[in-house]
Amino acid sequence: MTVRSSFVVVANRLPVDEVTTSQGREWRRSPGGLVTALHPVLVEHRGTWVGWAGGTGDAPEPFELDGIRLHPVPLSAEELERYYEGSSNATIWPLYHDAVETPVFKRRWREAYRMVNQRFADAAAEVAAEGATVWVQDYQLQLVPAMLREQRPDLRIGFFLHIPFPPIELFMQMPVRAEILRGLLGADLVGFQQRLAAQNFVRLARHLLGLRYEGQVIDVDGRPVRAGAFPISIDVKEMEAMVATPEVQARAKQIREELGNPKTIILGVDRLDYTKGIELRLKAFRELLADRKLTVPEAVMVQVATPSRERVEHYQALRVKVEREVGRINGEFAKVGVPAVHYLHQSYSRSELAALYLAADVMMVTPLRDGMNLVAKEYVAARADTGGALVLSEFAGAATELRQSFLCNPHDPDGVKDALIRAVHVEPVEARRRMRIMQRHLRSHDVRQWAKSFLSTLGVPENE
Ligand code: GDG
Repeated sequence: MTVRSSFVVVANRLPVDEVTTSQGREWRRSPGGLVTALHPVLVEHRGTWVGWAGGTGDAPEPFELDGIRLHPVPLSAEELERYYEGSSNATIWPLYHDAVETPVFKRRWREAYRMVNQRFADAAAEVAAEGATVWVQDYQLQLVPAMLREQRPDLRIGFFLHIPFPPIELFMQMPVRAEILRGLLGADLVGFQQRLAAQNFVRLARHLLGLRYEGQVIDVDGRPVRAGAFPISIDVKEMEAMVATPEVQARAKQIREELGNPKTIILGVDRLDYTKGIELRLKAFRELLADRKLTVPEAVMVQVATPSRERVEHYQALRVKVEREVGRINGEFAKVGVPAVHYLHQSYSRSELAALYLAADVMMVTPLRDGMNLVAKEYVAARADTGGALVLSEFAGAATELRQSFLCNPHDPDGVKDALIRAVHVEPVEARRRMRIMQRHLRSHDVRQWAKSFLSTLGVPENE
């Protein structure tokens, strides 16, 4: 018999990975901000997380891990290709990120998106207790709120979009635009990373469906739907604790040595994604080397580009471009045994990333468009020693909060170069002042506070 919960999270992915140990296969909690933020709430409410467990074909039976119930939703190989790689990551992802790559629209992908969204909604309807709160996450599941409300009008439904929400002109390209919008309007509260995104949404509701709104509350046939900005954050305490361990401190020193003790280590950490501006950052570095404003081995760059969505064409093309640029820079500026760019197309542990943050003098976060960008926040939180400098794109959601970073317009190569040089040469006193202000902000705006703020706006009492 299905156990029903008063609090349900619905996300494309379950927060677990299946790993092989000496005892056989077992599930482990995967690291990530969302799990950290929601874990306490889920434990307190004996909550259930509905999501895809990875793999195709039959899904595992529901199970429990670390006090959370996990309810796997199956995906076939064809659905994975059409719903996830197609609709989600080749249509919606580029369109919502200012169409920095051309969105691909295909009818059969849309049909799969609909079907899979219905399956997630059905699963949520099955596990939610009478009057429960259901919190749906992100762009892969935009139809779920309305599908869920249709079956279960008793539920309180929240939706949070982790990526940007585009202006009307762009959204209107979507062939199933009204269906997506109605899907989202099934929620009681629709949360975005930025105020501007929430505004885009309420304006769109009027433009496309002729709905009235007052402030950020839309009137959907007499039912109020609230939109709002809830900038996501990280587990600041966890990052501070990690960088304080002797292991991470020692590893950071070792990384510096392995890089040949350069004066300046410039770091980038991203999923290998065309929204992240990896190429333009490499180009800025190359031009500064050519101008002799930076030289090897005094300055070296480390670029971690975690493999991502490797079967989607845009991503394959990006990999070729990035690797060509890395080859070009190293060809022109490396010395024997001293690459100018250390390019790492690999995944690392959280502690290795923390050590890299600690070792880096300048962190470059230069997305063309990004909902928030947690790497920027992680770097700031990691620098409890108040060393280091952050170069940050104005087009990352994080730029609204991290005002003391070296802000730049990623579309302006000279601006990026200028920000990088200023960050490289910043006086230590000034660098510390900037870091301290940003750290103070993050300590009072961490991921727990984010979850609390969303849920209290949704009307979930704290000790429910
Ligand atoms: C979406 C939105 C929004 C990266 N490489 C490794 C690794 N990471 C971790 C980072 C960071 C996370 O992945 C990436 O988060 P971002 O925020 O930078 O980017 P997206 O994946 O695009 O996330 C974004 C976010 O949702 C949350 O709402 O901020 O705007 O696009 O935590 O540290 N982690 C490990 N190994 C790696 O190699 N363990």
